[in-house]
Amino acid sequence: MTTVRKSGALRLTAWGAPPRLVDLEVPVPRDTEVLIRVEAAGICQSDLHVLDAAADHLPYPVPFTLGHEVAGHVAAAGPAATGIAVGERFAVYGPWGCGQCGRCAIGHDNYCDRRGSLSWSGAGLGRDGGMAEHMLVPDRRYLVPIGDLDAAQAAPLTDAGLTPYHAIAALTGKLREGTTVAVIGVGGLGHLAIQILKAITPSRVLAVDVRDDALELAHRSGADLTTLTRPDSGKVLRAATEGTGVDAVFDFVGNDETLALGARALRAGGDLVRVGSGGGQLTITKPGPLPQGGTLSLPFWGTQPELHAVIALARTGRLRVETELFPLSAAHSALDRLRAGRIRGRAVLVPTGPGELP
Ligand code: FEH
Ligand code: ZN
Ligand code: ZN
Repeated sequence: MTTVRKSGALRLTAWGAPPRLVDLEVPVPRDTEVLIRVEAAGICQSDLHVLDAAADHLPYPVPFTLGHEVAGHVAAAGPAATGIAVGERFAVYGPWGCGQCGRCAIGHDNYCDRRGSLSWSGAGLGRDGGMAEHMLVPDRRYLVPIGDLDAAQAAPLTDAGLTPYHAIAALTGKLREGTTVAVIGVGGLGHLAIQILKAITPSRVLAVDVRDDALELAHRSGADLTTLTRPDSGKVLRAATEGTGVDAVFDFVGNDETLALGARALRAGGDLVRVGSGGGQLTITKPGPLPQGGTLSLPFWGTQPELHAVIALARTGRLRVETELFPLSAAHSALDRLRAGRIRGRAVLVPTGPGELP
């Protein structure tokens, strides 16, 4: 009698319904696919946006397994998956594109030319992801070696690390000695943004958040100044730069208040970088909220080469992800705590094995 091996997975089975922990057959990798035994999967605010989406809001076909921040080791590989060995440990690059366009050809899948017509945004976003014991990755090119890096550190770096790294890398030419940067929102992405800024730029970093414990995390992450969000926060940030304003603002919240604060705090020629999708609006007029020469950018996730750079930075010990670990079976409580704003740093699921299913 053949024993069918089972594998737990957290799946969105219907729009607007809570995700379900189900038992699936372990997938079999074909062609260039690689089967990963998941060691860790981060939980992102975007997962909440997916779970809260109305049926016709996203092009994703349900059901699918959630999880776009994944690390683990190779369990098996398809016949055309070359240069890979069982047991090798990897972080998974998540924003899978079409795989054929000019952007995907150079590993910039996050800006795939066909993204608007795809029925997915990436792993765990319309395609089966890694909030599971196993995950199929379409191709070896989406895997970044992590050596002996702890998977619960590596997994969040594939999004909470890669996204700020991508946003910061676009400005490194401007963030020279003597510049000052504000980071608004010190959560999963913000605390790593502070560490990345301190690691790859000479800028002073000012951190802003509504929570005292987040400012404590900002301080531990290397922020040079921390301040609670208040009506006069723009003045505080301007005062911290002798009145000139900050050279760049990275807004990891993205609500009306933080966008307006970011615009107010900017120096002439400064850059407002909106990363958070907090539903905020900023009407750009001229003259208007942005200073003369000011720019607004909307970076999305990051590139494959940048994920290699983030993992390399982490392996030198210069990035430390603040995490709260949960077994896969506690995924619902982890999601509830994220929704209630009661996760410090990043919530990470650790799928330990079949025994943990309820
Ligand atoms: C993923 C999919 C769609 C929107 C935003 C995201 C982010 O979590 C990726 O960093
Ligand atoms: Zn995400
Ligand atoms: Zn593409």
